[in-house]
Amino acid sequence: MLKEKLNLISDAERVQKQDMQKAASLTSIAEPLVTHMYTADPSAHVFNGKIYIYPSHDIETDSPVNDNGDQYAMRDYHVFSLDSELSEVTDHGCVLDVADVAWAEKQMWAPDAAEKNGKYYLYFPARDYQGVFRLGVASADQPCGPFVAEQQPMQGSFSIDPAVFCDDDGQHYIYFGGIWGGQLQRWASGKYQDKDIYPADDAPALLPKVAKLSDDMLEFAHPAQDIQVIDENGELILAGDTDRRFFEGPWLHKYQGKYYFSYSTGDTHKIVYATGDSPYGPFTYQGVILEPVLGWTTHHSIAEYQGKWYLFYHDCTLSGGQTHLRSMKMTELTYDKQGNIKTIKPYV
Ligand code: FUB
Repeated sequence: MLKEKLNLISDAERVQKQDMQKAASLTSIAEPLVTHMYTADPSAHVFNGKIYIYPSHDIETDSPVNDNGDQYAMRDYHVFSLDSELSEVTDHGCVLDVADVAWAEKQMWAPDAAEKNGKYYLYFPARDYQGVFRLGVASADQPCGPFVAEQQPMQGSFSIDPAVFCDDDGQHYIYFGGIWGGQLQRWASGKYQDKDIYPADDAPALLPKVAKLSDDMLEFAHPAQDIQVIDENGELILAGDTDRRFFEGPWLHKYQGKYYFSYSTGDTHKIVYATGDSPYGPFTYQGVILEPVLGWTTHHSIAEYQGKWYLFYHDCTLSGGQTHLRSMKMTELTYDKQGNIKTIKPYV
């Protein structure tokens, strides 16, 4: 208590303490998709008529629970598939290990995958041997891997949470970025600086990034660009507007011809969305997709399967509120007649 008053504990530790007390009393709207291991940050896609999920693989660790995210010490990726919404989930096993990525030292955080011409690509963030987050890519002949990583990170890549969107014309775009432990604030000048530089509360928030992918899917086709997230008056969302500003976990999907850019608000623990007319934005803030889950982080993806839309997300109910031991879940996502996403409450 004294430690809390003196601000000696991190926000992540504070939330974990509260959540471990709350965990047993919550009734979830969805159960963990798997219980034999901890999984987080689920990126879902439909390939060859099946749902494939590419999550992080959470593990026990001695690393401290802090706001830098040291407790997220993941070392490998598994791929999962479902034949239908209600079917058993298949674990295809380990498809890529940090030991097999020449440039990466640790922290294999939230990945995503894409398909082009029958080849599959896994995009992932990891810290290099200088402690800087970069994005890597690995390829495979099957959606369930195993994936073989490129020797170097993607040129010009930085920060975390890659998400790949394929537009109707077959062009792929990669979205990424995350503040705090995700280091986006260290790139404010365009170059990496070994200190955190945040905008003032009344200045525009740090912006997520987007780039087209090259034809071979292995590099950015152009330097990453800012994605503008604006309010109803066309003004950039401010850094102090923590209920709406971008924190991490970007995702893009298209519904009825509109682009939906969604993301986590981090320390206010929401998944929110904004819409626009181009994959580059600007995107106008619209509202909340998912209210806070048990755990500090919230991270999602959205996919359409057989005419229904689904939200893939995670929480910490299975681990009793341990913030770095999360479980992926799935629930239906619906729109109203105007195309607004109806807010999901994760507990009844
Ligand atoms: O899983 C590690 C990190 O936690 C992810 O990269 C973030 O999006 C958050 O979920």
